[in-house]
Amino acid sequence: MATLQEKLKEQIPKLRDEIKQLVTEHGEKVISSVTISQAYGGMRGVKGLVCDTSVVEPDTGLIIRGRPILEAKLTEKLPEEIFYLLLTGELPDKTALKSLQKDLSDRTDVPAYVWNVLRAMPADSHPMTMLNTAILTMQKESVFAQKYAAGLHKNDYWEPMLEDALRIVARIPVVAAGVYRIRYRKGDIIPPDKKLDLGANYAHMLGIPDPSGEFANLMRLYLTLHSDHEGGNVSAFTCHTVGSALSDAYYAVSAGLNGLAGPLHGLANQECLGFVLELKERYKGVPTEKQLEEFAWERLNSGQVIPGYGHAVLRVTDPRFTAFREFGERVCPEDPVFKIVSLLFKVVPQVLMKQGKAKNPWPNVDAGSGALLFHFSLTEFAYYTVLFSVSRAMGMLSQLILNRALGTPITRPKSVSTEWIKQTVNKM
Ligand code: CMX
Repeated sequence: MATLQEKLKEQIPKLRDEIKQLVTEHGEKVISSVTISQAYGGMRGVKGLVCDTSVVEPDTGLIIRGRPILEAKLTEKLPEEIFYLLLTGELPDKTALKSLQKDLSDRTDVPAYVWNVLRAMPADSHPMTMLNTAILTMQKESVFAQKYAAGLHKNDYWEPMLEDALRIVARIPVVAAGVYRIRYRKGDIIPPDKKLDLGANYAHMLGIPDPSGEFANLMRLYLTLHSDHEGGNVSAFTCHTVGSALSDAYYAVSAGLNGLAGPLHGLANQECLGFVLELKERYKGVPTEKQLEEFAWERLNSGQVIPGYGHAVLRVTDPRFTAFREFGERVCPEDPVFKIVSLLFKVVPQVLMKQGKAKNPWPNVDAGSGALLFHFSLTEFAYYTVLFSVSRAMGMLSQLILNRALGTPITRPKSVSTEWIKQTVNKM
């Protein structure tokens, strides 16, 4: 089977022709309209963006290249297989996987200046700030930026973009593990082991004791499940917009990850575990369902959201939550933190339905992941969004490469003023 580079070289010209033909033949057909509520409401539901790496259907959740993650057993694949799938629509065979793994292990060297910058940052910096600073610091390495400055044909943009992407995918677990060890004073940075796959290597570099090998399994699952969630979520859309100005992958990914650091997006996993630990502390162990219900109402009545529940697109239990829950049932069913997560799943949807505000009362991916990390003694929950970032970088980078290959133009939707809306309404 073809390597990732060969496969893309073969697919991209066909993809360009296909889209050119679609736009020529059907370019004026309407696929969406916008209401005033949507214009004021975060453009929810407006179809104004194309993303081919994955789709999120309200009733099924994440589908990567036509494969629903649970039914297609993507949860049993390696994260690097998912990266190949996101980019090409196909899972790699053994030869293609080996070639991609070699491409990645050849690119894990993190420049020394990155460690100097990270060590110079304030000791109480948020791990996400450290990760994003490290990515931006490496911007000077961008092959795309160098080739663009030297004069690069539009049709060739995707190739240096792919090179930058491979470097970022290879280095981000190394940097992320380094952030963990520096920020939480865990001792020396552990260098990558070139023999290990992406997930196992990340587990190894974090330095969490893993006699059973289940922590490495969790890292593989974690990196697979968070890799992509179509194009309109805050991180992907931000990365897309920044990249559309032909900013290189370092600028674009770092920008996307700054969006991931928001509590309504990726930071929810940190908030979620905080919420669960608060419960454990208050009730001195696993609370009863009645106590959980009280606590949930207390939180809602004080004007706060219940982290890990609700979603802008999903209207069912997130299959990624289901995958984590199944992992927990297998590995740590008696862990009190995991037990609270399971109990919350019983209680919170009923409370949210009763309150009647959230359009989706079901858990999202962030509701379950933290409990599993906590079980393996990764207890520094401010770090959890960094794990999410290592994974999401693969999706954002896949989208960026495809957009450069297709020559997607600069993003520039039209904004209108409230005055314009008032005048327009009056004329209707
Ligand atoms: N707890 C309490 N209230 C909630 C809620 C929750 N978990 N989810 C939604 N609501 C509320 C909203 O705050 C909103 O209230 P107001 O009308 O007072 O503003 C109302 O229900 C309607 O919101 P919605 O249309 O159902 O949800 P949105 O599309 O606006 O927002 C999301 C989606 C995820 C931001 C929201 O559900 C939320 O804040 N959830 C908790 C945070 C979280 O888990 N985020 C992680 C999402 C996954 C990810 O990106 O990582």
